[in-house]
Amino acid sequence: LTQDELKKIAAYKAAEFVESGMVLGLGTGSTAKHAVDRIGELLRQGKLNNIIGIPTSKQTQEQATSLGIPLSDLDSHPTIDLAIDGADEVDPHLNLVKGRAGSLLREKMVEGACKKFVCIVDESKLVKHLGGSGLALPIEVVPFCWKFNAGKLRNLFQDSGCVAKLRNECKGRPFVTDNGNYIVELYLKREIGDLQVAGDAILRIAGVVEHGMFLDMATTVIVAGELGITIKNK
Ligand code: DER
Repeated sequence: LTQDELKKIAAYKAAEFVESGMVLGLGTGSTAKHAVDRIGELLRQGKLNNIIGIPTSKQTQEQATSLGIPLSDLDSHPTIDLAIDGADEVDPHLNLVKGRAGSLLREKMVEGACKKFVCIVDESKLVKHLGGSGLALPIEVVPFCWKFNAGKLRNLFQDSGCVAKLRNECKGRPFVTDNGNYIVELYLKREIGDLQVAGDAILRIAGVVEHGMFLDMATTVIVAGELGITIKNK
């Protein structure tokens, strides 16, 4: 099975958690895309009705609109029944790294307002510890003096031999989030010790908007692997 087929399997499994009448947080990224497609299909087939979607990015908003999923926002629906979204890394405690699709702020706002957050991944996302895989830990920062803040972020993790890079679009222009901010990507050489302490230290830097560690937020993780589906509950 390809990675995308595994993503689709996890996404379709998560769609089974959706009940008519729910207010749904709609995630962002290639795995969440399959879940949004599936929800649109179930609505079209009449197997689901009275769903309101709260999108976690402009990209998901466009996808959901094209599928005819009724949409609203957190201002109108401050409490959400269920969110379905992907992740870049999942540790054994269901802590996540998210944000490599660039929408971590809106995702964290929406998923933080949910009664249940079902995370959907293929098995390649499972890690022992967050941050040790050498892949990016995304941090959303204001564009003003981002280099200054990238330096402060690097210093926070200097013992991990940390590298901080600005995320760029193609042609070297900085990637700009839906909120008009930049993403600084931290590449750590060693896993992060105390995740909560690290997260709090990151947020104390003036000009940092949000980081991509989603700690103690997922209530369920659905993992699709070669040998089948595993459902991990908090
Ligand atoms: O950027 C995000 O938060 C995405 O959900 C990301 O974590 C997972 O993206 P993927 O499903 O394309 O791997």
